[in-house]
Amino acid sequence: MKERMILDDAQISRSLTRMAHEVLERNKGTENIILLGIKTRGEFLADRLQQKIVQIEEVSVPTGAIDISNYRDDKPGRKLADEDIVIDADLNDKHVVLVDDVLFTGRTIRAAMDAILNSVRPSKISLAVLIDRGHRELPIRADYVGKNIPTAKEESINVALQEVDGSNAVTLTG
Ligand code: 3GP
Ligand code: 5GP
Ligand code: MG
Repeated sequence: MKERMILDDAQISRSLTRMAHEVLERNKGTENIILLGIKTRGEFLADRLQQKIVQIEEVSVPTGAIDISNYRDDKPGRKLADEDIVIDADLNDKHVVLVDDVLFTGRTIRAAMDAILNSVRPSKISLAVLIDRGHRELPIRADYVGKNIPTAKEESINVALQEVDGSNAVTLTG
């Protein structure tokens, strides 16, 4: 199986820097912004975006994580538990920026939005992803994208992050 480098360590960092600038530019600063990473790797990408925003703006926006595993559409009837959203901030009337590593069918994002809207009413939800690999099955798009990678369905994108995998790289196999 062939493996192709899509983003190396420095390129991941530059993409996240650009995405942080885009978030700040489009929202005219940090006011009301909350970053919510989708576990597992989205959580660490949200932390990194938070750090980028600190470097640019010297403001630390509230950042947390959401575990949508109880909300997937192949597990109907499961309810979101309190521990599924870990954030020290009230999401009501805030602009929640969901952060994930890979956007594929959009089902994970649908699940995350359901989980959030079940308990709070943000003023806005937007989406930041490191990789958009296409093949949407729902009408969902990302507002901030590190890199668009047109893929075949059977290919796979591998996202390695220092915090989980000990190194930073995005590769394509298949
Ligand atoms: P993540 O939890 O960091 O997002 O889904 C479990 C892990 O497997 C995910 O890590 C994801 O990166 C990886 N993965 C690789 N290919 C796929 C895929 O096609 N679908 C899903 N759901 N996860 C994949
Ligand atoms: P979706 O729900 O959009 O189909 O998939 C999004 C979620 O599944 C992301 O959180 C991501 O972790 C995972 N995922 C889907 N396809 C891939 C892929 O090719 N590579 C990786 N690393 N993760 C994927
Ligand atoms: Mg993910």
